[in-house]
Formats: sequence, structure tokens, C-alpha cells
Amino acid sequence: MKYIGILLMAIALIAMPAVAQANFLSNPGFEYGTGEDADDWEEWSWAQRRDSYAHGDSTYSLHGWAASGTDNQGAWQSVSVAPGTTYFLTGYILSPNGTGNDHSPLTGGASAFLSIEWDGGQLDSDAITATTDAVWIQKQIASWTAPEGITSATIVTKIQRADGSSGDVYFDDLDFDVVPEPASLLLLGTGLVGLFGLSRKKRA
Ligand SMILES: [Ca+2]
Ligand SMILES: [Ca+2]
Repeated sequence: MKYIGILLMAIALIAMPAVAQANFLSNPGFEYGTGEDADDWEEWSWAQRRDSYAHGDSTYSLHGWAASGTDNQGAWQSVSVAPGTTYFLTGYILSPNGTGNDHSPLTGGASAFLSIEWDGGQLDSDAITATTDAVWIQKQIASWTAPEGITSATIVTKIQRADGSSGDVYFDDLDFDVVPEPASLLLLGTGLVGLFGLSRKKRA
């Protein structure tokens, strides 16, 4: 009997980090693709997989250009979601501080952000706007619960351009995952303690 408790504890210890570390996105760091076309992402025009800048020790990121105009730029991919389940989205955005094509800072009212879109609705993270920091800034949507009847969401890296805007933006290392529920972990822990108690009682 005591082995069942130990086995359950072992399964729980293995399962919990797995739940916290799943990433529902394919090719989240844009490392895979053919030339400027990133695998598993749909790109708006003027969005390309590039090796000019990359987060961490990776090689590629997704580039977008905030040339004057009011249309969007970036890339997106759809993921399956479970209604009622709460998810988070994180990712990194950089705007360079150099000059010329691919290396210019974001200026003129354009913004770059990550978003979760579903059924015509949308939830944005904090966008980065005009910046000359040239560092990777982590952005996040800490909590998004899939509404009833919604089984698919679209994860988007987007540049919202503006008249007179310009500059380059890079996106990298997105992560879309389930927010662990403290209540269910507590319940699991309580159940395991109960099983240990039961096995000890029977042995006594
Ligand atoms: Ca990358
Ligand atoms: Ca693509």
C-alpha cells in the first residue's frame, strides 16, 4: 500500500513541471523555416524571419517594419484552447538603436505588442512604443480564460503602424501555456497526504 502513495507522489512530481512547461506554440522562437518564411506562422507582408537579432543564444527572430501606413504587420498562428481554462502568453520584443534598413528604432507613434485574439475579440499586452533601448523587453498577458464555446485562439505578434511611423521591431521566444491552478495543486497534495495517512493506519 505504501508503494501506491510513493508512486502517486512520483507521478505528481513528474507531472507538475510538465504542466507548467508546456508551450502550445509551434516554432515559438522562429528557429525553423525556409529563408525568411518561418514555419508554422502566417506572416503579414514585410514580416520576415531574420538572423539580425535573436533572443538568448538563439539565431533567428521575426522582423517587422513600422514604415508609414496604418496597416498591421507581424505574424500569427492558431492554437487549440479548452473553454474555461486560463492561459498566459509571454514573449520578447526588441527595437534596435542603429541606422538604416533593419536597424532603426521604432518612432512616430507605432507600437509593437503580443496579443491573443479569439472570435473577433482581442486582449493586448502592454505594447512597446517609441524606444531606443535596443534590449529584449519581455511582454506578457498574465491571464486569459478561454470563453465558453471557444476552442481556438490566435496568437499574434503585431506592429500597429501609424502615419509617419518608422523603425524596425523583432519578436522572439513566445510561450503560450496554461496558468497552473493553485487550488487543484493543493487538492492533489491533500489527496496524497490522505493516501499516506491511510497506508500508515493500515500498517499500524
Ligand atoms: Ca529565436
Ligand atoms: Ca510562414
